[in-house]
Amino acid sequence: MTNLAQWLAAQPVDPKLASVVATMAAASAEIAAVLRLAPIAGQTGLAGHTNVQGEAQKALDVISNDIVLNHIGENPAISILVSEELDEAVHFENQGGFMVATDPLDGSSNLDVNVTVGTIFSVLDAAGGLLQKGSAQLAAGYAAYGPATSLVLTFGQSVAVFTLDAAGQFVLTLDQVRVAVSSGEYAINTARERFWDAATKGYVDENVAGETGPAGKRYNMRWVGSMVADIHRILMRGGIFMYPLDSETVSKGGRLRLLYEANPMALIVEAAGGGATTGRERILELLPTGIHQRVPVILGSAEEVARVEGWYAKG
Ligand code: P6P
Repeated sequence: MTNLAQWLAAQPVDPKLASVVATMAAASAEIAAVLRLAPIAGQTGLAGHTNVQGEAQKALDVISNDIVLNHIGENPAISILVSEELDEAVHFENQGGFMVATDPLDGSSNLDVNVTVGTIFSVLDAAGGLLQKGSAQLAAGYAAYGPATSLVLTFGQSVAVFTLDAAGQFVLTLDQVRVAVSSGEYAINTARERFWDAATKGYVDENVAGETGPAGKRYNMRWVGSMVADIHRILMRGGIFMYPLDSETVSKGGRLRLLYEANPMALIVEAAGGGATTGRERILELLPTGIHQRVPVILGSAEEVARVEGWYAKG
């Protein structure tokens, strides 16, 4: 089987860019090892402080961020780190030209119940500054710490999936992954229905009506509460993930963060043939206003994303 180093060496990209992806893969493998034993080490609890998002940090949020920091500090090609867990960007003096934006441990509220969580990352040219459109990303990826540890990578043209083997190496298990164009599965937190806008309500109501309504087919609903888990399912079998702007999140711009959640996932899903929108705009065209900016996120099977955009276009 092809391992990650062999696959990276065969990619038509700057070897230094490939080294940045390898660094995040190594950090993810180390995080996976920590997570596997965390309940025994008593590390699934709270860290006792909150992050810039105002969210209670889990001990593993801090540990995962430290692991990423250590690996990035050892790669001279990386000069900037933006992390969900750090208020400000970290600048590494005398280091190369890439910026990494990451959510070191996404979905950590699921750790106590042993549900899949992940590490999400985006790679950009540091020369472009902290606030670049997602379309400027040079690479993106995520690790999904589930029954197996999957690593999903793109340089923008195609999507590859690696699996962590018993020796701690990532081996290629899927290549040229495509998101199913159509699907009968959607992911949204339906407990938020009372906050939804008309477009979200209209789209979801059509899905609930299934074969008895305009959608003309039965739908199923899945919501893990861990973006990496939901997106990986959509990448593997199609579907749509929705965290739309609603009357409660509108004051913050949305729920999920643009630089290290929406943008990397959008690059991956679009590279696999899916769509990624706020409902009104392509996510990858958004010009960030801050490193922790939040945005609405709707992404997945092209036909489903188009249907949601159609609802937003009704005004
Ligand atoms: P809710 C996890 O906290 C997260 O940022 C994403 O991973 C996940 O999709 C979402 O929030 C879950 O949101 O409303 O279900 O708590």
